[in-house]
Amino acid sequence: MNKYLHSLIAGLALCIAAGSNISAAPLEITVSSTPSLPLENLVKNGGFEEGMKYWKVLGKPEKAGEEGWKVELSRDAHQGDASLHVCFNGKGGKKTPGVYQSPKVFASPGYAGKRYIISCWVKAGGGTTNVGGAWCGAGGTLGLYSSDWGKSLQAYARTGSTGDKWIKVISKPVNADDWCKAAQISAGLAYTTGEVWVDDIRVTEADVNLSISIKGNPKQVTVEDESGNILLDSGPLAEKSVEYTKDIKAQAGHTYTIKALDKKGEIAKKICTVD
Ligand SMILES: [Ca+2]
Repeated sequence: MNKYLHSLIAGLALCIAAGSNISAAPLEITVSSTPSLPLENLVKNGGFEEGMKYWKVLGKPEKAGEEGWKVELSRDAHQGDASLHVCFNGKGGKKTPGVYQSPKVFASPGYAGKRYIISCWVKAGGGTTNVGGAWCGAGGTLGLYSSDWGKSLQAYARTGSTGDKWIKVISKPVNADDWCKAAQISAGLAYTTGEVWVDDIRVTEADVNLSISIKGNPKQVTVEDESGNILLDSGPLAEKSVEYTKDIKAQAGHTYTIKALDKKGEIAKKICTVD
């Protein structure tokens, strides 16, 4: 055997040894959610892949020209082949051009007493603002109403200009009180001029319980959301712990990263999008 081949084989043997060392006790992360994922989306055709099916245009479409607004489908989508495209030039009187649908599920048993969120993907051009408050800007709104539409609660997933990039906008949770029997989900522009594309509108329960289990002797476990907020830090775990389990309260619309450190300093990761 020549010298070169000999060192190559020695190197390979080292690689195999190192590899088998790492895989000797890999951490195994599993996550289960209650309610289970994906969550029920109360919006029908929230991605506009079926065109305008289930959606109605707000206001009087026949007056769109004179009021300076436009509501149409676009092929510029965050996902799939279609999205909603809304423009408003500010010259007319229409303040909230867009579309809406009125799901009836809140009148059914099992929906009251829980919190809900609305999320959507939004691309808004320059000139779109939301300086007037949460209800202003580009995106979507979830309104919960009493059966006579006299009382209401709102959740807003709205933003100003996104610099012509698609971003995900998530509302704060709103609690569906016992009197919430009707709902309206709307999308488009509110109290701003400009141009917006909206796609993948979701209204789901806001609160989920994530049951995290890590097998293989973890040394430390953390859970953080997409903004780096730490929801859980186990701190150093006892040497003899072979399985780590923990339930955490998470919120719909967000993406959580579970990291587990093993005794050799290797980090196992699992990403869980609650949607
Ligand atoms: Ca779509």
